Amino acid sequence: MNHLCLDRLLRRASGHENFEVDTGRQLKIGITCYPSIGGSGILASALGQDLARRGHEVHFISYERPFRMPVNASRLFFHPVVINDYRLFKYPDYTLPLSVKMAEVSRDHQLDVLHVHYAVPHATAAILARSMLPPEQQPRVVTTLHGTDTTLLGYDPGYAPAIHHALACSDAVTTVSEFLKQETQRVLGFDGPMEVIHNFFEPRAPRRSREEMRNELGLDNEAMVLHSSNLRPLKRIDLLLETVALIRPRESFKLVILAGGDFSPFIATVSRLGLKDRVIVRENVRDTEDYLQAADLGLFTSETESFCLSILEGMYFACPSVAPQVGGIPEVVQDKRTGLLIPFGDCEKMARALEQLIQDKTLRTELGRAAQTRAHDRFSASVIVPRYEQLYRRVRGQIET
Ligand code: GMT
Repeated sequence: MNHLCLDRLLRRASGHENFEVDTGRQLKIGITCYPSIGGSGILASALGQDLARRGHEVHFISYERPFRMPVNASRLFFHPVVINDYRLFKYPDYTLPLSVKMAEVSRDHQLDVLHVHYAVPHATAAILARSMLPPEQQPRVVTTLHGTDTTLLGYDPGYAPAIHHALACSDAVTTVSEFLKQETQRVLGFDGPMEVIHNFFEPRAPRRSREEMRNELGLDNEAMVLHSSNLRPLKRIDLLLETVALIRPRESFKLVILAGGDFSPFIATVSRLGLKDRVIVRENVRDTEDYLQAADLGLFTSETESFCLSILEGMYFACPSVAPQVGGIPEVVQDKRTGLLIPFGDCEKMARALEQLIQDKTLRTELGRAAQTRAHDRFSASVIVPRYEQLYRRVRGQIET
């Protein structure tokens, strides 16, 4: 399949892809993401906030206000997509009302760019929105792939051609890791240009001190091992619990799980593994930074991750992670320098790695400091956000390609 779709070819031919060069003007950017707890939504809200701080006008378009989007921030707007429930439809449709809202916001606010996070259905809706508008009102469409939009839905014959089409029709496509770029080429057979722009994290100041947090969690001298995720099956919470059940001595740690989802399906496993006094669960936490600064180690057992934003969050607080060597994780964590990487599914080896870091505080501190430096140097807003700005200006024709 050719990677340039007809709509884009026509706009090229009509000269609408070449706008005058103007590197100074602030941009008007629409952002669509999943608003609930999840890496892609967290990243998109952080990006929007940072762009607004840099003077751009940012319009979020989604069915709910993104979970980390502040109210009353300058130059930051939210446009809800209203979905009516028609008895005629067995399944409510989101894609069409979303595309109509995208077109409306693009027209009313003269958006330069619509930046969609997670291809399904956002990229398809953006392409449709663009084609509803006359050429002079059309925003450029930037699609950022985050993970399962390629690694899961890319295998689904009911989605793959639509994802491929939306990528081909986007004015630019980015992926959050080199791994995801290669997977997108391999799984979807997409041969168009893709730019790797890694994720970033911009921590807010914790509200409570490390001591307050440790008291609240009932921690004495145990190491605090932190896991934060939406608990979906690919996070392999079964392996997470099996791993910590193998840690000796068992009194040396407590596992704190920040659950962006319902933990109740795992309670029986916690009991079966005798972990009731070792596992603390907090659901839908908003003050993540409070927990991050109190943590000693991160633990992840996912079967795939295109990046794993939660590891990066820990790195910012000098908290090194033990994580599986899968997907884009090795682009974030350098084994034995900023954390420890273990072959996927090897719970014994993971438990031994955790024991080593629980006991050897010097090594833990060394890895944590190196992780923090890497987070600042490679994955900070000041490094990553200008890359998006540059991309927006490039697709707008404001700077040379
Ligand atoms: O692709 C997903 O499963 C959804 C997405 C999310 O919203 O949590 O997660 C992906 O995007 C994050 C932000 O870019 C990455 O940190 C995660 O690694 C990635 N998840 C997977 O690849 C499984």
